[in-house]
Amino acid sequence: MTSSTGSPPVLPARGEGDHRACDGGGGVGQPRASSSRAPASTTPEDGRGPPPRAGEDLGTRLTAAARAHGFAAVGIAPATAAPRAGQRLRDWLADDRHGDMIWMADTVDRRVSPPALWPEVRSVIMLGTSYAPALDPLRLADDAGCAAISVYAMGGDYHDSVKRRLKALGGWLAAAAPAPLKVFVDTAPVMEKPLAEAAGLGWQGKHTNLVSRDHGSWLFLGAIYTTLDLAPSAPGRDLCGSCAACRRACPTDAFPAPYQLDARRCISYLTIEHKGPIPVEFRAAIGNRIYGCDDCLSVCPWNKFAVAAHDIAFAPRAELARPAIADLLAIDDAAFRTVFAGSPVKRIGRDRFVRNVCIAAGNSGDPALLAPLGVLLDDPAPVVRGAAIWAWRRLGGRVDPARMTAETDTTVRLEWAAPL
Ligand code: B12
Ligand code: SF4
Ligand code: SF4
Repeated sequence: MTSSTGSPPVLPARGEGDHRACDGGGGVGQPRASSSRAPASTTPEDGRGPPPRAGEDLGTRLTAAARAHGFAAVGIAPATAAPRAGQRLRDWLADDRHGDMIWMADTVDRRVSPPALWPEVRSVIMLGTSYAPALDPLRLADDAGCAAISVYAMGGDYHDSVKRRLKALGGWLAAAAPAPLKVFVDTAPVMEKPLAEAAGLGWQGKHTNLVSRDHGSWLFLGAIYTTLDLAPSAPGRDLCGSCAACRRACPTDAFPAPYQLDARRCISYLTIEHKGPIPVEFRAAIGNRIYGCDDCLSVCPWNKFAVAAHDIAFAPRAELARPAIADLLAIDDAAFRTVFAGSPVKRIGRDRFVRNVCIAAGNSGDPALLAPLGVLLDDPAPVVRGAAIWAWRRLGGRVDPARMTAETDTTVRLEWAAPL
């Protein structure tokens, strides 16, 4: 049975200020509320850029246009930059660190370098869009009754807004210097992080994401490939030094070495990319994180220079700021589609989402959640039933021999018998 109620998909908006765990926010290492530095832009995506001024080279005009289009960081790399990245990607895949993201392996030959994807490309323009949060993302970590959604997924889907801005900037460039170009964000076979480092946006930190001196760990990346020969920017320089904060902060020990991530252990992978049951060894460590994870990003000391992004495209939706686990357990397919319309969360679908919420419920220590979990023990989706059984038993619910015998899915049946 599903938990469908036919009722409207209402998630109460819980104010950030109405709970002690949320008070204050913005601790050490978190973005400042305001600053004299250039703020993360809220520029509309209107396709306009600055008019050319006599004596200004294309790179300078491009930088100004990128800022006018809402990008917080811009740099240029030759298409042949980051020569080691391709082999490192191959090594990563050979070690199976991509788990079941088979699309990473399927596209490897095109992903290893820009010319492998598009032989005519001469320069890569890398763009960063700030989504620096106003409050410390870790403030919800001990708030067991609430679920934590990672910062990047609390507002609109960046794929849409960044792609729109890239296209608008691409239009400006095509008018300023006509030449073929292509724009990419996230989903294309492009190694965005090493290219962003090569273009001087920052450096790939020990948590493997790009860190910027100005924007900390909170940049979405995007790329414009062009056949133009543009003057390259100075590449980024590693400023991690002896810091190991991100590695220490990881709840699932996902970094086998500094600068290397085993995605199979990463909560972001486990809650977003992984389709089957979440391996038992990671369930407790996941805590209340139901979509992605920000821990390694949040502790980075370079965040203290970042200005909170007041970008309307990523403004956190009130109902996702600290949703109650009980409300999310009851979400059916129609409600899921409505609540997460326009959100990156939508892509994992209701079943995977409720699977994640069950894990958070099991970690809550709250026996009141046994009632909604009891409904999910009969959910049509095996991945939901399995996670519900784990949570049910963890909160003290009894093993149900009748349900165990009647269970048709072997993996789910084992959840009744497995050690907790
Ligand atoms: C696959 C993927 C994932 C996977 C794997 C992550 C990973 N680290 O590769 C999973 C699902 C786990 C994931 C999670 C997240 N992701 Co992701 N992801 C991607 C994607 C699609 C490809 C990344 C990739 O190529 N990985 C392959 C491996 C080989 O890359 P790598 O880890 O960077 O490997 C490098 C290092 O290991 C290094 N290296 C290896 N050995 C050594 C040795 C030494 C000495 C040194 C110095 C370096 C070094 O070289 C390798 C090549 O550069 C990119 C988008 C894109 N097209 O690039 C987004 C992207 C990286 N993700 C992004 C984000 C925001 C996230 C999350 C923060 C989301 C969240 N809140 O949950 C987390 C962060 C987790 C983390 N710590 O990385 C952003 C990062 C932005 C930024 N500032 O860097 C990107 C760029 C998307 C975007 N367009 O903005 N992601
Ligand atoms: S996103 Fe979370 S689980 Fe993944 S590496 Fe960072 S801290 Fe670890
Ligand atoms: S937390 Fe420290 S080690 Fe990790 S990326 Fe930031 S500066 Fe580098």
